[in-house]
Amino acid sequence: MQLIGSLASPYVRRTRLLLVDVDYEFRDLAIYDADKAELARHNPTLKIPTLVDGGTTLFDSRIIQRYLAERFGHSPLSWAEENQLTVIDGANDAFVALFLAERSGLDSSQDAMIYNRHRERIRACLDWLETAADGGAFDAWHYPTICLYCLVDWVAFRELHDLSGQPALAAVRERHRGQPGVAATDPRQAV
Ligand SMILES: N[C@@H](CCC(=O)N[C@@H](CS)C(=O)NCC(=O)O)C(=O)O
Repeated sequence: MQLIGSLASPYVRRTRLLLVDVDYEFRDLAIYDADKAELARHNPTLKIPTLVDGGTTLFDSRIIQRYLAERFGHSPLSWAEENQLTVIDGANDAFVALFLAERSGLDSSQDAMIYNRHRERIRACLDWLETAADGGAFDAWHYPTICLYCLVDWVAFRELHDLSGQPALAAVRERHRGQPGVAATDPRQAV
């Protein structure tokens, strides 16, 4: 089994944490620079992660999770968990878009519809996740918690958002710092 990704990506990290007890090969690509062509050969969406398992190639972290759950006999996600993932991904995708805008030399803090929309989405998603976290939805270390952890730790690493307004999300990060694989997949190793 080969996982194509990068050390910094929160979407790749969630898959790495899911594979913590599995022997696999990890390919760390510079997706915006030197390894752009190689990424395009593996995944036409030009995104990571991609999982290659024998003759099967899978493109998206959510699909990879479903594939791994089936392969290793884990129970499928509940509808409530699917919604949690959609909200986590809503915030994560918006943060990635703002991050790429900044890396493109654009001012993502300007009053423009596209940036306002991303910021509104981030606010709404983080509020929703804060309420869920406060109610204990992420107390246990399961896949949605893994994805949330990867999101909040990545925004801290990239200094994209200050979690002081979301104490329950900050508490989820504190609570799960010591989980298996978390230290080994720290995105700070990428710099
Ligand atoms: N829905 C995808 C999102 C993956 C994603 O956006 N990954 C980022 C890295 S964190 C990426 O590849 N970005 C490249 C780009 O947007 O050009 C998944 O869950 O795998």
